Amino acid sequence: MKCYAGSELRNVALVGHAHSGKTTLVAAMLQAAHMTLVQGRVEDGSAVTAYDEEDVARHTTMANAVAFAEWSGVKVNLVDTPGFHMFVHEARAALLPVEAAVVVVNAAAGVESVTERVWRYAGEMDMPRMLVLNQMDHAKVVAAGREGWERVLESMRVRWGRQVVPVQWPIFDAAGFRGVVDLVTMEAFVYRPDSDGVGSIAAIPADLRAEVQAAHEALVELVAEGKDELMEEFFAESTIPEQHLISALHEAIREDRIFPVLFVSGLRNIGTDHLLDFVKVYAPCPVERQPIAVRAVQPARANGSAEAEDQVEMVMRRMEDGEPLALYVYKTMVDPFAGRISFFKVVSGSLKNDATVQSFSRGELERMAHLSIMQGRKPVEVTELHAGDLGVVAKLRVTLTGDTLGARGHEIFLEPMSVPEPAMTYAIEPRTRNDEDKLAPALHKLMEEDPMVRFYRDAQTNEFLVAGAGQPHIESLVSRLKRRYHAEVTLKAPKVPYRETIRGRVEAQGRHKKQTGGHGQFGDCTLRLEPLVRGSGIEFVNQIFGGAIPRQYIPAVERGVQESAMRGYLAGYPVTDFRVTLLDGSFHDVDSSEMAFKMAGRLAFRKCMESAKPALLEPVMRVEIETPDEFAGAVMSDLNGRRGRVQGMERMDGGGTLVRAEVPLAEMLSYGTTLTSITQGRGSHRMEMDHYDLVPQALAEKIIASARRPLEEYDA
Ligand SMILES: Nc1nc2c(ncn2[C@@H]2O[C@H](COP(=O)(O)OP(=O)(O)OP(=O)(O)O)[C@@H](O)[C@H]2O)c(=O)[nH]1
Ligand SMILES: [Mg+2]
Repeated sequence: MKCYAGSELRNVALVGHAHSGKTTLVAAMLQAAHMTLVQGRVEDGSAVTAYDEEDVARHTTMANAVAFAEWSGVKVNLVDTPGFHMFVHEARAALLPVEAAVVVVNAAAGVESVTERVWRYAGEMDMPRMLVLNQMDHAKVVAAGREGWERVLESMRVRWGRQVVPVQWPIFDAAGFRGVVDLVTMEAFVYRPDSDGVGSIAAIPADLRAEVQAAHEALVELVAEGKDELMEEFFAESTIPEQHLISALHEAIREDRIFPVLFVSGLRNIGTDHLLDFVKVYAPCPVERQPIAVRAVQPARANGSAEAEDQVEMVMRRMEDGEPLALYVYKTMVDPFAGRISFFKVVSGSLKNDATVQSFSRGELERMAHLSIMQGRKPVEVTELHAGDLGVVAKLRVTLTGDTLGARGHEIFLEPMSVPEPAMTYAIEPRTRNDEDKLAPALHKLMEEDPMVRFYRDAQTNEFLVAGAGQPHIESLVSRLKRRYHAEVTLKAPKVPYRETIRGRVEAQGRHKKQTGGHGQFGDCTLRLEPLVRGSGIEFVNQIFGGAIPRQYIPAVERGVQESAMRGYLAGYPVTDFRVTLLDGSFHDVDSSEMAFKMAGRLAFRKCMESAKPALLEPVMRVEIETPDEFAGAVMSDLNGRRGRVQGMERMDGGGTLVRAEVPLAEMLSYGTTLTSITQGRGSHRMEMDHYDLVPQALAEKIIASARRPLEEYDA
């Protein structure tokens, strides 16, 4: 395996809407570069970047995958990303280790919701973008002809500006899409569909000459815009010499002044060798990247000490071999057999096989044994990786996604990629005892590779909860648990952590007296209960004067109340937001004990509850929903049906509407699925707990009637 220098590397991520054909296109490019013997297909699981069993089974990419094409002296690293809206955070994470985004658009469908989202993400990172109109062989595209693909082009211009410009012109013949004209070199390439993807040079078809010439001039003019010497050259000669045009276009793409449009068919493998060529010539190589500003001090971790913003010390790094070694881990895969596989980018310096490097993030040493690059699922060992390259290494001990490693004394830290809050939560229950033992370790492994997964125990309901991006995401987790770790589980809607409270002020006495054999038990107290404002919890006030209850027994009374409140009164949910005042009591010299006063406290509390107008409280979430404008009305009327209170709506900068609302959690348990269907998969939401509020009477009665566990009788 050749060792590629930084200038011989191109890193691109293929991003775009689901089913636009990214995975198929990667397979086609690999075939054109003779990296595979036969072109892989998504349908039969042979596509190089679709190796995960879940991806294969569902015919969709759920996590980033990496492959490379050795192409006329350069190595093109290709990151295939998910296009399904639920996993679009993965696509965003894939933009970190690359220098350009290849935005794949299904020519038959046009710009779709995820296309717009990935475009926005790339824009936020000032990332060069190349647009690829894929599926040009599609019957719909062929039937619509020039008018069809130009309409797509126009819709992209409307969204992203006139910098969107074709650098190719598609060629059709009677049988369909056949090739492209390169508008820079003005050469035509034609293809035999379903062959190895390598085109042959041909004459520009006579009927296309005029429009191709016009398109060439439009491109040249746009490239020359703002560059005086090129403009002069253009006006004098009415064109620019090819070499000048190539370097000027390269620069314009690097600086986001031009978003070039190319035409391919991944499935029939037409134009993909030319796409590789284009990436080789026009995508920036890592060394061309401006020096990046990175932190010299580790960002505070969630559990670490807080770090003041003014202490953030930045240093500049160039993506060059001469700089100190730094690696950034952008993905982790956990194989049940091979263990942890860390995908990293060499941010600076060069890395030799078997090197020992310092983990900046965790302060430990890690050994980079069997240094490799990934061809889909297959590691290919290499001796060295240069600045800018993407590599993998297995069996790192402590390193996780987002970490940086490198040369001791030259610590740098990259901004961690944020992960959206999970949109859906389920209660997860192991099927058997055996499954129970496997569940937590297996889920923790899955969490290492998928930052969107959360797994925790709800302190109040005692359920184990698993949260993720949506139902398909959590279902895929469940089948991974089963297949990889042989842990079988069932999912249920999580219990809503209701609470109970009181609405009245009452007083009652609790007297615990028992005469058993020898020692008796005696405790007696009078309590007052009164409501407090929402969120106050339980407040205990001691108003005993003159030793009606000896001092040492008073905490026992409080404990008795606390314990009894925890068990609930109406439906077994903890009672909260009240003040309990210990007013009076009596004791017995011999028979009184802590236990007896605890019992007295419980008794008094339950007596109070009988007349304190107990009520049920439910958690109310603060919800934010992003939706395309046309569905905002439907989203809001659906929220009304969920007892939601819309707090406001606003237009978002990038387009679309943001709806803010407060909605009871009980109404939001499967909201993700509903939102998907209301917005045709284009909406997203996040929510967080806001406050507790009274449950409406009729509903409260139902909840009380169906309280899962029958209330234990008071055990006095
Ligand atoms: N006609 C035609 N069909 C294509 C082409 N490329 C992909 N397809 C089909 O479109 C479907 C989706 O292709 P994928 O390659 O899985 O698309 P993707 O963009 O990776 O999809 P996600 O991973 O879900 O984001 C498959 O059935 C492909 O066979 C193409 O160039 N022409
Ligand atoms: Mg895919």
